[in-house]
Amino acid sequence: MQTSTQTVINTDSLKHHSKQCSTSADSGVNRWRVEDIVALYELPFNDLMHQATTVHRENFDANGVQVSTLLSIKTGGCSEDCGYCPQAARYHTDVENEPMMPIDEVLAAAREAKDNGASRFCMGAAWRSPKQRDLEPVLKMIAEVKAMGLETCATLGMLKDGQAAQLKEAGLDYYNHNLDTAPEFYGDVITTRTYQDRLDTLDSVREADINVCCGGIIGMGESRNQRAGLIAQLANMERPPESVPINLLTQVEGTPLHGTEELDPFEFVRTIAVARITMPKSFVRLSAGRQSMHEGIQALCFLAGANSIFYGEKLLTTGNPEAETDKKLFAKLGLHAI
Ligand code: SAM
Ligand code: DTB
Ligand code: SF4
Repeated sequence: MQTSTQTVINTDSLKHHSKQCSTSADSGVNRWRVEDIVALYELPFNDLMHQATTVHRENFDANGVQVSTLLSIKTGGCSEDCGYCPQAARYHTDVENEPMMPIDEVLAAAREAKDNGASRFCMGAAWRSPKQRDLEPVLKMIAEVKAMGLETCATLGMLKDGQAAQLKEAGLDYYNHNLDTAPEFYGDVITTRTYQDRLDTLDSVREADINVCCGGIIGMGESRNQRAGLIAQLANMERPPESVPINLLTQVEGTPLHGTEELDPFEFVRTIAVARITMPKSFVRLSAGRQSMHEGIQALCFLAGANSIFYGEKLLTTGNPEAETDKKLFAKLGLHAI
């Protein structure tokens, strides 16, 4: 049997691959080859956790967790075909198409989130991309939420020329736009917009000097290689995202991905650990999927380097743990909100 020291990979030697290394990242510096990330996944669990927790402690307060609250400001009726999403108009789910929420309701939700201890408020809209007339009220929401002393985040779909600059001007701190999966698996999940469309939006967010929140979903039937492929895309960006949401697919009846084989929970923890090791300075968010996740697995995710969560009983359309349940979990684990 191999001893653990034989199987531990020195990540310092992996981190500095030259530009000749083959990766699928379009732009960026090719710090990580997909096969090196797969090698991390393949480590004995304890060795992987040791590396991840070491990297985490070198870069962050190991017991601090950033707390964001999400609100769907425009729900349902979306023209896109994302195979996981209950808000796509073409799938028959329980989600109804609703008009944009009035600003006073959004601000009341933001105030409540702040009173409950959230430091960031993230507004989501079920759009392919915002129309200019739709963007105007969102700019107002961002300015008012920012004025409350909360960090602001928005996820509105693809951005066109000039829109990122308007969001920045309104006071937007973060823009969430996920790559969702590896380029090789992407076409199995979404056909109405390309991977390059997503990279282009991320570029305009960076150009406007807004922090990037970008991650993906696992448990959609992708292979471990493809999970590593997603992580490589993120870690090899010229500047890796400041915030990396790792979502576990929330299976919703009526969506094409409903009925996908459930992911082994340890594979989810491994993904968090690998994200932490490859993106040492990013906040890694334990995102969708917590409601069905045993608290022991969540604790392993925090140990593996997850240091951000969505807080509050709803994500966009699906459930999230009750605020009280999370408060108790933080107390049990000695975690504090940052
Ligand atoms: N419509 C915009 C867009 O897609 O860019 C913004 C909102 S969209 C719902 C934001 C992200 O939520 C998606 O990119 C996806 O990563 C995540 N998401 C959506 N449905 C999900 C589900 N059922 N399980 C896990 N994550 C999901
Ligand atoms: C992200 O990566 N996860 C959040 C947020 N960014 C917008 C969304 C999760 C959505 C889960 C399904 C739903 O509630 O509709
Ligand atoms: Fe629309 Fe976003 Fe859902 Fe895709 S993920 S169907 S773009 S709301």
